[in-house]
Amino acid sequence: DGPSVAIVGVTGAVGQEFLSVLSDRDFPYRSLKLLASKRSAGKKVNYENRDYTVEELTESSFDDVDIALFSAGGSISKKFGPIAVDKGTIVVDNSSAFRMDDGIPLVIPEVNPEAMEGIKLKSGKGALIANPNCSTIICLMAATPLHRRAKVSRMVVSTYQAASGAGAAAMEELELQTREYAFNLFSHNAPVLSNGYNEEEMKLVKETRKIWNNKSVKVTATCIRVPVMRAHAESVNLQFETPLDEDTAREILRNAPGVVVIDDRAANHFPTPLEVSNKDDVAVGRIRQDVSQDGNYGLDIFVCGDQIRKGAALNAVQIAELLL
Ligand code: 11C
Repeated sequence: DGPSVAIVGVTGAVGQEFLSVLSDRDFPYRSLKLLASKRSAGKKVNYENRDYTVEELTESSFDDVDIALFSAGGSISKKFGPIAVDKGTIVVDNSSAFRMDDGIPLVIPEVNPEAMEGIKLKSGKGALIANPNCSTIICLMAATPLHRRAKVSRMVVSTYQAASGAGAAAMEELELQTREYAFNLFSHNAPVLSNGYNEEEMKLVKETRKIWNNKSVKVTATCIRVPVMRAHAESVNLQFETPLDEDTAREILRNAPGVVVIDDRAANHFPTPLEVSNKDDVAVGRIRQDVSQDGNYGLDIFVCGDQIRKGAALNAVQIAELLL
């Protein structure tokens, strides 16, 4: 008999994806509780041949819940995350509320599962585990296998982010306003900070350092929203401490879990957001030596990953699987 699971924010884009991913992966839950705001409470849902009623999220929602998957925004996580932990629940939180807090693991299962050590299911002790930002997850899925071989000293990231990262309403807006979006792109909608970077860019900088447990890695990013529905694309320039040639890099990435290489120069076939939409794997291509760096100390790669899946729901469910 598996754990009892609750989904917080089940009516949102990521909440819905939690349900698909749990089902696709045959996650062995004993019971399932679907939680949302008062507005959505009472909605009927048929899932895996059983009828559920969406319940209002309250302070008593977590009695007897082993694992709670949260994706209802930072303020809901801040309020209800600690309440759930007090009840002995292990919370996997998709918001940015706790990511940079000391003592809270920020986890990509293929990258740093060891950060969760000591967190045990049914130990009576609750815990919070943070799911990184989607751009960070997609970038580090490809950069980490190379980092393990040749140690990245500096990383420059440029993103081309899908509407899905701004929620279901933004996806609807993209559909309705396709003419305006289709001929344009714009700087990411996250607030711009006093240093000129926006919050999304600084997430890539700070989360990478925490996930790699390396305060000295230099990271800079420019994040752009493009008229794409689900999947993000990222151009990543890497500088290494030791040489790494492109053939070795390609081989390392071919063997990396959760990564697929699409790098056909003759056919000009490389990763695209459409090709990775609704897929679990992150696709990498355009793998080439950076000609601006002497020797084999630099590589350029292009990465695409489904923001709702590996960028959010799948990564959170994989974290929950590590607890089983
Ligand atoms: C985007 N990365 O694509 C955002 C969405 O910190 O979890 C998720 C925001 C976050 O705009």
